[in-house]
Amino acid sequence: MSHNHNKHEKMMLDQYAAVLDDAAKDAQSVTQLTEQAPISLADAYDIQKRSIACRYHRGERRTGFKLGFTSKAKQEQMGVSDLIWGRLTDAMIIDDGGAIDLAHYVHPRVEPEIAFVIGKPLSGEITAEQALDAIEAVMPALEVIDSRYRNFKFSHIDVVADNCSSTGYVLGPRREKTRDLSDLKMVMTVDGVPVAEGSSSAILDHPLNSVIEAARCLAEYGETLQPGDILLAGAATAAVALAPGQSVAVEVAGLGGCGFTVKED
Ligand code: OOG
Ligand code: MG
Repeated sequence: MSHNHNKHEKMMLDQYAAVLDDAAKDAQSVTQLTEQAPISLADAYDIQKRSIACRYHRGERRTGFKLGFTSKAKQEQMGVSDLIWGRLTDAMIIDDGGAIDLAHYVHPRVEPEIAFVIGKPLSGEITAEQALDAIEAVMPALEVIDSRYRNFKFSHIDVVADNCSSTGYVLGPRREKTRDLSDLKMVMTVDGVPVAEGSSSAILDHPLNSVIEAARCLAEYGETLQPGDILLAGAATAAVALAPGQSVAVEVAGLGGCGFTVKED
């Protein structure tokens, strides 16, 4: 996919990865990379991989993957219409019912999602039957995203390098995969008041398509969905900015819900 980088190019990719990793660690925003240098999409995925290597070096563990821009609502909100994928680690796990501290984020937002637990290796072109067969469980989920770029503005290439704004995720109860996922009502509330409503069909027409797309997209970069991996299928609605003291929850019809609180200042 990407051409062979020379030593200087590898150094630059490592440097960009470190800039984005530091920005996430220090909760400080940075300028978009493409405003500083020409970067290809393959470079952006390379930078993403290198930035995750920084996290692994600190002892974080792989927990799975996420897809982004799987819904029209998200594409329109961010002005990016290409599918993107990012990597999840255990440091991003927010316990269901837990609390987060805004001091650790730049300008976080939350969005309602559906998550899968993968039970069998998946990579490349797969059918819906293979996807369904490989899923171990399905869960209601919330994703906390936080762009490391100023004003939460980015191009397709920049957001990929920034691990697709991945920051945190909450998982609800595990359900059997056999449940029909085609048109489940999804409601996200803040302090009990609905702030975003959608349907699971907003996610690539059917959340199962996210498993198919993830297998295909990951394979382009030599990655495989592995048993035990979590896959966040992508938000069904636009994301909503977080503020101190809030209590956030999602309810997915037939699947149940999950939530978290934001600490006071
Ligand atoms: C990029 C991440 C998009 C989704 O579910 O569509 C995403 C962003 O909006 O910052 O996670
Ligand atoms: Mg998301």
